[in-house]
Amino acid sequence: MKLRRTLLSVAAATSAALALGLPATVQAQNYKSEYRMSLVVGTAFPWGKGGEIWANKVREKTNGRINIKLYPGVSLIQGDQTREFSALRQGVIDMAIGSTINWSPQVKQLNLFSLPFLMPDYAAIDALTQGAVGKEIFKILDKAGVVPLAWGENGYRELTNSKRPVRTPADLKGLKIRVVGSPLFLDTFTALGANPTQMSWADAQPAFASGAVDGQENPMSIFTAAKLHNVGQKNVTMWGYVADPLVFVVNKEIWNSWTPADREAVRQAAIEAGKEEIAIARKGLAEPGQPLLKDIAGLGVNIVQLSPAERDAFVQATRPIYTKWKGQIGADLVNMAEKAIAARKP
Ligand code: X2X
Repeated sequence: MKLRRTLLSVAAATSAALALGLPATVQAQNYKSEYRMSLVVGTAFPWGKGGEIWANKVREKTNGRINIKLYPGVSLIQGDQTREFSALRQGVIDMAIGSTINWSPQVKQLNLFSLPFLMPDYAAIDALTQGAVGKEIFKILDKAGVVPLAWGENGYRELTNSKRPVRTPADLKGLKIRVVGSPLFLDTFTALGANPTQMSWADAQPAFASGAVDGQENPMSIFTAAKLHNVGQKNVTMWGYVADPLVFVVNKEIWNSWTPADREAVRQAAIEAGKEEIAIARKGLAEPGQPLLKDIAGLGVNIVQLSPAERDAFVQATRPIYTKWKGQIGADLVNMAEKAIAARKP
C-alpha cells in the first residue's frame, strides 16, 4: 500500500512537472545512471576518441543528467561487430558510433560506401555524407529502428600484407586477406584473385600475428594505433578503394525517454564530436605530402603508391562487382551518389 502510494505520488509529480515545464532534474528520475556506448576500438584510435568527445560533450550539455560509459571492442556483444546493429535495435546497446561496414549486413544500403572505387577523394565522401545521400541514409536508418544523429569517419581502407609489395591485381593472387562484415568484400577480393576470409577485428589481430592470414584492409589510423607493422604487415598499398564513414546513433526507446532539450543536447554533441573526429581521422593523410605515411615508412614499412594506370587496373578488375552490388544496394541510391560525387567541390 505504501509502495503504491509512493508510485502514485511519483507519477503525479512527474506529470505535474511535465505540465508546468519544471526543470529537467525533476524528470531525470527516469534516466538510467549510465548509458552504454558501443565502439569497435578504444580511445587510442580516432574512432574511440570520437566516442570520448561525444560522451564528454553530452555530460557537459546535460549537466550530468546523461552519463555515458564507453564499451570499446564491441564488448557488449562479445566482439561480434556485425551484430552491433541488431543489439542496438534490441536495447542491448544504448548508443553507438558504428561503421557502415559493420551494419551493412542488416542495412543493405550501407554497402554503398563499400562499392569499390566509388569515392575518389575526401571531397567525394563529404559529398555523400553531408548531402542528400546522407539524409536519405539517415531516413533508412530511422526506419530500421535507430535514431541517427551525425556522421564521423573511420577512413580510406588501404591494403596491407606480410608477403610482398602489391602493385597489380596479379600480385594479390592467392594472398589470404582478412575482411569484415559484408559479402561485398568477399566478392571484391575474389574478383582480384585473392583468397578472402571473413573474421572480426578481435579475431583478426592474433591471425596476423600467427600468420594464419597474410593481409587485411583498414585505414592507416587503425594501422598505426593497432601497430600492425608489429604483426608482420610490412607492405602497404595506397589504393583508397573504399572508405567507411561512422554513424552516431541512439536506441529509439532510450531517445524517447529523454526530454526534448536533452535530446537536442545529445544531437548537438554528436554533430560537434563528429566534426572533430573526422578531423582527427584525416590528420596526416588529407594534407599535402601525407606526413603520417612518412612516420609509417619510418617503422620499416614499404608503402606502394600506385600510378593512375596501376590504380585503374584494380578499378577495372572490380567493375563487375560494382555493377552487381549497385543492383543489390538499389540503383536509385547509387545513381544519386554518383551524381553527387560528379558535382562535388574540391
Ligand atoms: O574490423 C575492422 O576492420 C574495422 C575496425 O575497421 C571495423 O570495425 C570496420
